[in-house]
Amino acid sequence: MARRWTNDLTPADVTPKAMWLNRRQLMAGLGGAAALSMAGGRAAVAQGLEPNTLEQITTYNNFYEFGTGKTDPAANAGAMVTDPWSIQVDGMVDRPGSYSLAELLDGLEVEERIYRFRCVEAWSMVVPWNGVELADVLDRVGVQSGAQYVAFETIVQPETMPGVRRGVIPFPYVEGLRLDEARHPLTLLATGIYGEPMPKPNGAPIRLVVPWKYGFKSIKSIVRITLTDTQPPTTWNALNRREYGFYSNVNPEVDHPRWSQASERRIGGGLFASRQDTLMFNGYEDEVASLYAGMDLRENY
Ligand SMILES: Nc1nc2c(c(=O)[nH]1)N[C@H]1C(S)=C(S)[C@@H](COP(=O)(O)O)O[C@H]1N2
Ligand SMILES: [Mo]
Repeated sequence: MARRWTNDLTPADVTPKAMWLNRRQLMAGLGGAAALSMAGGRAAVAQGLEPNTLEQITTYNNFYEFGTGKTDPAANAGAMVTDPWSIQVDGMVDRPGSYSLAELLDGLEVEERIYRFRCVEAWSMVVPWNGVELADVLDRVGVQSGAQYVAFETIVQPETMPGVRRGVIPFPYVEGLRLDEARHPLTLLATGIYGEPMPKPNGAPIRLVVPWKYGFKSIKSIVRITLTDTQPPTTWNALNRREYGFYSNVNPEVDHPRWSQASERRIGGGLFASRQDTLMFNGYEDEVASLYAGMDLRENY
């Protein structure tokens, strides 16, 4: 039991591209969340990537708007108002405006993607997300030539967010990606977990998921998406640029100034479980390494 999580994740466990394509075709012939999560469950077993339970995924969170403790989001996020929801799309796009979730997502295929999730604090989970490729949403709004980055902003709802009222860090929480990272097929706008709408502690109703980067890049409860030609400010980089870079790709060879990134603690592994080795780009090296060809990953942390 204690060693259960140690060696079960290898680079071969990454959802292979052929499998997403098959999955897309499979999903096209199925309807509804139940079919979705059943298919996801089978695929997870086939890959050897065993997802964490919904209970684990929704009760151990970072969502500082609701407090800095891991159980604060579960305790406090229930009051967040997530319906109706609209997202402001602006900057270098052909069709800027305020989009309802339906307008932004209608007709796009919601896929299930079982991804490793690695926090910069050196804990990890495996999460069966439901979502759309961010690239498809960007195509919908029309990215103008010259745009090089995508910036994201989280909602600020002081009346429901005790962490915002206390000002535990500056809000709104902001994040950003290079446009090629944003357009990568692994990058999701996630709308659910286990076939259910996105739980509030995880960033309802829609959040980013960038599985090869440390978790803080995966910004929650998004209300604004901006296309720009300059690298946007990001919350943790602004708070401490030496400790949290813009790129923040998972890299076992580049330690955080205050701790090693070579290994991680798998949530749900039990108190006495061994740590598992952290994988380059969180196990997605084959898919994403080419994005950083020629870059010094130590310099561009
Ligand atoms: N708006 C917002 N997004 C956020 C955070 C946050 O505090 N606020 N925390 C980040 C961090 S540090 C991590 S590890 C992940 C956690 O996602 P999870 O709670 O779904 O596991 O969310 C990221 N997105
Ligand atoms: Mo994190």
